[in-house]
Amino acid sequence: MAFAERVVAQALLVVMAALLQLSQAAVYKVGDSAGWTTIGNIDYKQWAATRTFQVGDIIRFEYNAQFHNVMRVTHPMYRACNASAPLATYTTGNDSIVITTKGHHYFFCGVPGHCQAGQKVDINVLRTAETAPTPGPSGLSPPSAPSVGVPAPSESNAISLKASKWSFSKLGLAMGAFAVLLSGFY
Ligand SMILES: *[C@@H]1O[C@H](CO)[C@@H](O)[C@H](O)[C@H]1NC(C)=O
Ligand SMILES: *[C@@H]1O[C@H](CO)[C@@H](O)[C@H](O)[C@H]1NC(C)=O
Ligand SMILES: [Cu+2]
Repeated sequence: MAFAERVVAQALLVVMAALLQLSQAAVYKVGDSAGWTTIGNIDYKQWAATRTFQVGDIIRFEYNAQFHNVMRVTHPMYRACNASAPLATYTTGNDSIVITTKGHHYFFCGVPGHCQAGQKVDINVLRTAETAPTPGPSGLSPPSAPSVGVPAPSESNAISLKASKWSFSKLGLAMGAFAVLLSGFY
């Protein structure tokens, strides 16, 4: 391989690796610096509304486990703050939940009074036009949000990583640019 070709090939690899990173999962800490709490009347609805969640993203609940917990519940239970039969309960104080399906994922704190006080959040992964909707009864998210204890992707990537849909067109653009560059070598 000629030197110039090798340089171009290596540069292409770097660009492709960078683009692949774009489709990596994001980590969202619920409530940001405030975390998961009843103090300060955090508007978790507003918090969720200003984010675009995707399948593969990680939702992290950080809280004092002496005072709070996390329950994943159905839509009716969410609306009623009914903690009698949660789909899943998390109690470590630092729970990372991988979102594996599209649609709504309802969580609240199961400590009496806390959900009513607003400690509840609806993580909604939009069903985009290009992917088929997940089958299942409406208003009930499929039971598939396992907790993970492994180190997660860094939070700083959360915003920039939302561009996965562009990856392929960007990849095409980048390759086109390199083809132009490449032609300059000969
Ligand atoms: C709470 O949910 C359980 C299980 O779905 C149900 O049996 C019960 O009636 C509900 N309680 C209230 C107060 O809605
Ligand atoms: C929670 O866990 C994540 C890793 O999953 C870690 O980066 C973070 O520092 C932990 N937070 C606290 C408050 O322990
Ligand atoms: Cu609580």
